[in-house]
Amino acid sequence: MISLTQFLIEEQRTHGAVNADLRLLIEVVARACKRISIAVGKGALGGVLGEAGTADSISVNVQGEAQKKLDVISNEILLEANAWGGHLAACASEEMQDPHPIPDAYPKGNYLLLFDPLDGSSNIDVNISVGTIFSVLRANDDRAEPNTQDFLQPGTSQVAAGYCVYGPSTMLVLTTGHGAHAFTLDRELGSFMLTARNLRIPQDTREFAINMSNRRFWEAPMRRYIDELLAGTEGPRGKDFNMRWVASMVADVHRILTRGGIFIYPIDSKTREQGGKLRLMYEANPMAFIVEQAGGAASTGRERILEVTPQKLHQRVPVFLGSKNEVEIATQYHHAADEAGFI
Ligand code: AFP
Repeated sequence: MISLTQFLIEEQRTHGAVNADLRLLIEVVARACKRISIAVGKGALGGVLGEAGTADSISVNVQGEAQKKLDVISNEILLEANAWGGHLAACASEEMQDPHPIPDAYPKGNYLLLFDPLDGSSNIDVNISVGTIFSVLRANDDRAEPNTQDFLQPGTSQVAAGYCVYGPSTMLVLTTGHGAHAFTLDRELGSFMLTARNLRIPQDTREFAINMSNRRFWEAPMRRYIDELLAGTEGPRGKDFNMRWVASMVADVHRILTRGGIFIYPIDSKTREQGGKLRLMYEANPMAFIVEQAGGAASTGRERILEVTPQKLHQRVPVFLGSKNEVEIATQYHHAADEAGFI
């Protein structure tokens, strides 16, 4: 069993995909995830549960969502960890309106890091798995101080992406463009150890993940697709399906990477204004990169997620990802409905 560091060095020798700065970046993020795992694991004993801010003024993030204490703590851990190494030009986070510059006291590097520091944070107070999601882009060499525009690169431009899921075990899943690989935190050693190389998502599945309580808000092709799954052996799909919904994207995606499935957060009449629920730059894009590297597919229901041209840093998109054949069926239903002018 090899450590994350040995794996990254071997990736550089084999594919030339992980130069020294990118290796430092990934190791720094992994170390930050270890610290977040410790904070999350303390639960009520660490005084870190509940909302951030004061009793009469709960702090709200740029998304207009109430911030949990662990959202703020996780964000700070990632910012501090990435400040001094000289590998980054700037960071961007779900928790911050604008890109965060590297302090002038430290040298700047050639990469941009985007992250959702604690995804699924509404689950923290009920002790359900949460996670950290990150995406790495190349910085614009011509600009000393990156601006928001420098971050607005399509998902195909990512040089690395990963997530850490804080579950019964803490696991890091990573891609640098040559497969998706899983590492499990050995808490005695304090190291992430490679426990699954080249994850593969089965092309077919009998398991779907969606928040069914939103059904009445969905578009027609979404209702058609899900109703056919629910009809099971008596319906056009001719087989029964099972459902899971953790409401932590990291946990749902990790299950799909492990045993297949389709994860869906569609656009609906509630989220049409914002373009969907999940964020493109630091949720959909990194997860889409990982899923495609594991042989799955990732679509907005109408186009490949990785080819969406970002317009805003906190842009939202609909997400269909996982077992390739199911993503293709759901996407085809949306195309057919669009062509018929029937939504
Ligand atoms: P929070 O971080 O606010 O808990 O949102 C988590 C999330 O962005 C994603 O991880 C889940 O899949 C999705 O939202 C759950 O959304 P619903 O609460 O609407 O089911």
